[in-house]
Amino acid sequence: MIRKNFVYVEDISQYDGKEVSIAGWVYNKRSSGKIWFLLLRDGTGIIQCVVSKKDVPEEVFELEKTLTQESSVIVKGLVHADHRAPGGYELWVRHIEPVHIAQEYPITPKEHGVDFLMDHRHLWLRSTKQHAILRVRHAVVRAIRDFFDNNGFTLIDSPIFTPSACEGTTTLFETDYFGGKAYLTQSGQLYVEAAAMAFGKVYCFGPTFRAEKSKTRRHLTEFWMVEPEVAYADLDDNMDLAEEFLEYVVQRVIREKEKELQVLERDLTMLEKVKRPFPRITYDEAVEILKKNQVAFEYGDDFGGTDETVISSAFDKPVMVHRYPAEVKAFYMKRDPQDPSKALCVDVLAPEGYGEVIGGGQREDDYDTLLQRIREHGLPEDAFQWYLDLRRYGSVPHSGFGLGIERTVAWICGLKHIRETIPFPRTIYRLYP
Ligand code: NSS
Repeated sequence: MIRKNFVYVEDISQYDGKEVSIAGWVYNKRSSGKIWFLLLRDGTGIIQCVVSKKDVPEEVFELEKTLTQESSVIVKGLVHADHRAPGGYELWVRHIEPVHIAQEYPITPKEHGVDFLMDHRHLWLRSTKQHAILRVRHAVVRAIRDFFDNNGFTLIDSPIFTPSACEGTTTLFETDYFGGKAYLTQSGQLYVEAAAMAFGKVYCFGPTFRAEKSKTRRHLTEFWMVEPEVAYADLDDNMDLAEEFLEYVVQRVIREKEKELQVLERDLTMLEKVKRPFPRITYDEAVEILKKNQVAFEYGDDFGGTDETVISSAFDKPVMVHRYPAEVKAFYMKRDPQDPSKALCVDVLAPEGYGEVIGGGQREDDYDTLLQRIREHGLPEDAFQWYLDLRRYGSVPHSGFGLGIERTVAWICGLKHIRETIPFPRTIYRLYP
């Protein structure tokens, strides 16, 4: 038991007919003459508390006037099953002990703009919708960890301070490092590649940083990414893994978080279809889809948000797009021996317009080729010597990918924008609260 004096709303069914104390906050109140109702929230749920003039001392009944929204209170009462009550139980109040009377709470049931709510993100987390989203996020994280842990992957934490870029130099966050320069990590990939040579199959999971200068609904400057990496795995193995992994995460979360997804009014029909096999198409085939839909697109470019939406709309499951032009992809990608202008990479695009949730591929494993790419991309050779070592000492084909947590949560929750999928979002315009 976590606390000896209080029970949690989520456990209330175990206490039917018993007297309990619940410690929480005033979510809402309403009155009807000789009784008033207090909606009490304790973080695990909301319970309706019935305060009747005949059951409580005068001063407790009068608290209706002083208990403001979000005041903290300890409520003692009798648990009573009632199918009409939200959650199936209510509390017949015997006593209320105010802990703190809240000042006028800025977030009222009326509509507020997103900027206002984001400025009050520290309070906004208490709202039912935000609460549901972050519980889904937790379930996503747990499902991800279980998938890899249950499949024999070793967790390898990659560093946050790094000496070099992984995903292009334009989105690097630079910081002073004792008079020298360091960059916040854009991806743990290079480090899990090293670890894959030591442990066979590994993953890292942590925050990653990109100085994204454009304002979009899919980009944060700080986001969480899980990155598996497997030695002796090729692009096809990588796609098999991505597919099995994504099916597991989505199916488990929609099963576990049914209540939360109901709060979010998420239609689960499309999510239920996220089952293997996913369609696999080449970049060239994806371009054909754009053409058929009269989208203006220059062959050879990377896909933008709108292009991804059009491509993914052609399917009712996530679609795996592989073999992009190597030119638009990162330096570490292995080229396709059948067509060296293409990279052995894959992006997984979520349906319903959610776009890319996974990016990955097979890595260049040849020393000379990799060194040449590092030079072509104008990257500092010194900083990559350790990475080149992996191609000096027992180099093998290997592959991996990265899944962005926030985009996955936005997709599962059915949110247009990813800013609500992380407790405290960071974007080009937001570093507060
Ligand atoms: O740039 S990625 O496509 N790929 C990598 O970082 C590889 N180094 C991963 C790997 O192979 N180990 O990013 C991977 C995913 C992408 O599909 C998105 O889901 C997410 O990371 N991502 C982002 N989410 C939120 N905000 C931003 N700015 C962002 N950038 C990528």
